[in-house]
This record gives sequence, C-alpha cells and structure tokens, in this order.
Amino acid sequence: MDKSELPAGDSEAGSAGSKSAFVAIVGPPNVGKSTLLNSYLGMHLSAVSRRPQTTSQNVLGILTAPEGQLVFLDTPGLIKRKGAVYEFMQREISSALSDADLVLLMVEPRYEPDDELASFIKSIDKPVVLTVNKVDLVKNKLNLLPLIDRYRNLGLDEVYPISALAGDGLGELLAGLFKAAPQGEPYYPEEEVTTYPMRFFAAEAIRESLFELYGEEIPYSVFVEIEEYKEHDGRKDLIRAILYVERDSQRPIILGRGGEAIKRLGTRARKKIEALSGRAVYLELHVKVAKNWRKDSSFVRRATKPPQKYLPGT
Ligand SMILES: Nc1nc2c(ncn2[C@@H]2O[C@H](COP(=O)(O)OP(=O)(O)OP(=O)(O)O)[C@@H](O)[C@H]2O)c(=O)[nH]1
Ligand SMILES: [Mg+2]
Repeated sequence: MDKSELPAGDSEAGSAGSKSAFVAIVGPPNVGKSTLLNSYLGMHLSAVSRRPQTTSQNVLGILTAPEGQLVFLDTPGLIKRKGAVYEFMQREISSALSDADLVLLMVEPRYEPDDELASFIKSIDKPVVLTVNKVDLVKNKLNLLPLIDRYRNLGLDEVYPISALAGDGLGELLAGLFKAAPQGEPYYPEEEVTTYPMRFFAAEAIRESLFELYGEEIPYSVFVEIEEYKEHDGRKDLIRAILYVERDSQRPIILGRGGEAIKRLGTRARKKIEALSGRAVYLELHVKVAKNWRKDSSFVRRATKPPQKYLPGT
C-alpha cells in the first residue's frame, strides 16, 4: 500500500521516530549521571567531577535518534541533608521526577541497594529503568550478577550494566529507554540539544573548573552568578561572572598569590565556554563575599533560580 493512502495521522504510528519521553536521570551522588548525559549528547554539557554533589541544578539535554526523542534531565545526587542548598537540590530532583515520563535510576557496582533506596524506588510512580554504571572497574563481570539480582528483587526488571566513560552498553541502554518510552511526537526540533541558555552553561563551566582546581570546601562554597553575557559579532563575547564566597578568608584562596589562581581558573573556564558556544569569549571574574550564603534560603532561591521553564507551551 502506498503511504499516501494511509489515513491522516496514522503514518507515524509504530514507525521509527515515534517514541518521545522526558527521562529523569537520578541516583546517588558521583555515580556518573552527568557523564552519561554528556556521552549521549556527544558534548560536554553537564559539569562532571570526581567529587560528589557536582550537579546542583537540573540540566536538560535532548537526544533525537531514529527511534524518537528522549529529553534527559540530569539531576543532583540523592542525598538527605539539612540546609538551604540541599533542600534546593532535593526540590530539583522532585521536579524532574514529576516532569518525567520515565526514570533512569543509576547506581554503581559498589552501591548495594539499602532500605532507603528501596523505599525511594517504591515511591516512584513511573516506569524505572536501572543502570549500573562504572562496570569498567569490575574485572570479573560475573561478580555483578548477585548485585543485579538484588535490584531485580526490588521490582526492577530492566537492568543495564554500562560504562558511561568507556561507552560500553550505551546502545543497549538507549534501546531499553526507547522501549520503555511512550509513543508520542518529539517535544523539540531534532537539531536542538538543550533549551537552557548559554549563560547557564557558562556558570556551570566555571563551577566545573572550580572543582578541578580547588580542594576541600572551596568548590561548594562558591556561588557563580553570570552578571552579564553579551554576544558581540566581529569581536569576543563578554561574560562577567561574580563568584560569591561564604567567608572573607576564602577570597584570597580563590585569588591565589598575585591573582595567579583566579587567572588559571578564568583561562580554564573560558576554554570550556568557547568549546560549547563555538565563539570567542572574554571572561571576567570577580570575587565577592556573601556571608554564609549556603544557609540563606532566600539567597539560594535567588541565586540558583532555574533557567526558563522548559516544557513547550508553559
Ligand atoms: N571508571 C569510571 N568512572 C566514571 C564512569 N562514569 C563516570 N565516572 C567518573 O565518576 C565521577 C563522577 O561522575 P559524574 O558524572 O560527575 O557523576 P554524577 O552522578 O553526575 O555526580 P553528582 O552530580 O555529584 O551527583 C567522575 O570522576 C567521572 O569521571 C565510568 O563509567 N567509569
Ligand atoms: Mg552530576
């Protein structure tokens, strides 16, 4: 039968490209959620570091494939702690879970399912796909089987061992996600990778660089605000960022002797921003003190205001 003879609207049903879902990537801190998002998108969109609680706001990334479209929401690590920042992170996770059509729960091989995780899984009223990341660290893959069984006993039928870093198992996981995804039209045009503005990613690039260059509590103590982001054709874009620290004593640490440390930070972050935006950038960094900002929920609310609402039409 010629395609043109099909009734209107039917031609897409069941065919390639007909699946569409918001997918919340959730899991304990540091398991590789952001690494997976970056691997799927083939670009360094979400901040990654070897330390926990790198992601503090949801990051949206769009993957369009022959099977359809998955809109990933990379979330902060699941952690129960008091304080304005942690409560903000918790709300980010809840909002991703409520927007999601399906949930990709990520753990790593050393992560045994405890009661807390079990009750978290129970509380999710959407399809859950489980992935065990970092299997490159396991010499004998047979050792994974008892762990996978323990997760299966929690009612998770779909379990995918992967290495987000090495790229192993990503095709199988993607097929599993599309299998679990509902039928539907793509949410966004296929060439789109995110709906978040470049200024969000500029702040994230600076944060990621902080994790790479400074130890201890410094990366967690800095709030990055993009005060100005001006695109210029024919010359460099101008980005002015304010780095708010919690205490006076942190200012000289960020600056370093003779401003050496902040210069290194600026160069590193600028390169990341240029790579992502594809434009030449002049990055200006200023350090200010906002005393104990992490404890001040009004600062956290103002400061970590999520970017534009991302659901089409809302
Ligand atoms: N060996 C190995 N390391 C990985 C893999 N995936 C991620 N990592 C590393 O694990 C660390 C944490 O990765 P992230 O992607 O930042 O983890 P996350 O789950 O987003 O962490 P939070 O945002 O802090 O919750 C980084 O050092 C990654 O390079 C993997 O497949 N194998
Ligand atoms: Mg992350």
